Amino acid sequence: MSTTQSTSNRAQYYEQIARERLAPLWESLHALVVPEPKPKAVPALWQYARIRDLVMEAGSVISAAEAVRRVLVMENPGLPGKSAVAPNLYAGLQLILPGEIAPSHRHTQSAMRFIVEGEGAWTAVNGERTTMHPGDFIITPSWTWHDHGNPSIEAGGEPVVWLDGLDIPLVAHLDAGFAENYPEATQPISRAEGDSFARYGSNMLPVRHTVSDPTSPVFSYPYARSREALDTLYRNGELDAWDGVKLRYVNPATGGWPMPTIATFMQFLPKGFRGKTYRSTDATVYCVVEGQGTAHVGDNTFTLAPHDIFVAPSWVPVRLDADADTVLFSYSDRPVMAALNLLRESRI
Ligand code: 1HN
Repeated sequence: MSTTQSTSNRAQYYEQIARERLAPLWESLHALVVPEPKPKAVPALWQYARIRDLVMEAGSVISAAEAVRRVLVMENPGLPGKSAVAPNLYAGLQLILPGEIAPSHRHTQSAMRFIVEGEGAWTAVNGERTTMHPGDFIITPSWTWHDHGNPSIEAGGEPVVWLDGLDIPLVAHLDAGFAENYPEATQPISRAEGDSFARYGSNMLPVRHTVSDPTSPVFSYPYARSREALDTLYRNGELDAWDGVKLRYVNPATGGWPMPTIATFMQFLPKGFRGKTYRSTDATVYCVVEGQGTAHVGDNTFTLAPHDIFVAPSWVPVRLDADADTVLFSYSDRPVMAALNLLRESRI
């Protein structure tokens, strides 16, 4: 005996329950509980050669002071209007011209910068400045004052562009955003440049250092050091069939990630490398540092040149080929997935 009501009765019933702010789970259950991730985010590529002129043109559209942060946001076409490159991650290209300052502020969102082009701009974090070089990875941990600046043309300044990676969509989803402006454009400098690197970035720690915070006390990870490590390992015969030579950036005080919500990596793919396919539940944004090749991301074939940026959403198969010695920087929401026991990886 069937107790199912006719379709019109059902529609009437749905209207009745909607008035009570109730909804029938059975209509959405299959979309809510999926056999495997079905990301709304899609694989996407931003070719630097196509967008570089537009990034530079932003310099004549608005000043850094007026913009506060002069950034072109890389929006995932599957997540329109959300300032999201992936469900938990934001990506943007920031331009700072000689003589400009991006004023000091702090927020609960964690931020990373990966320097794309130009030399000599600085960022200040926690009372210390660091000078930017292409390929450097710099962090701005949650709730730390940070401002950026660039020496004047007379002092040798040149336009500097970097990739910003933040956990903006995650923090928005969690309703955990707080922010403040510093009362002046720049924060006071209390330590000489290089202080934190000497203290925490030399395979040593201050003798009585205690860990009070999950974020790394090293805030600048210079490219020269990362590149040298990859090169040495490759020459020593290290080569993973999926990753090439791949290292993760580390908080030297804990062994964990540099920041609690964003993981970062750098990898070397030798000329002729034809990688095997992998996928994982962390969404990853890649930035080509050197070289050229192809990224196969789902059904997409992305031809890669220096400074190109692409995103691989959760569980989409990725395969990397290199036509020249190639270096890729990447960041992902892996710490979030791992902390919530949602990290799954498959090397095919
Ligand atoms: C931010 O503070 C920066 O400090 C860059 O350079 C991009 C995007 C959203 C919110 C804050 C920066 C940002 C941001």
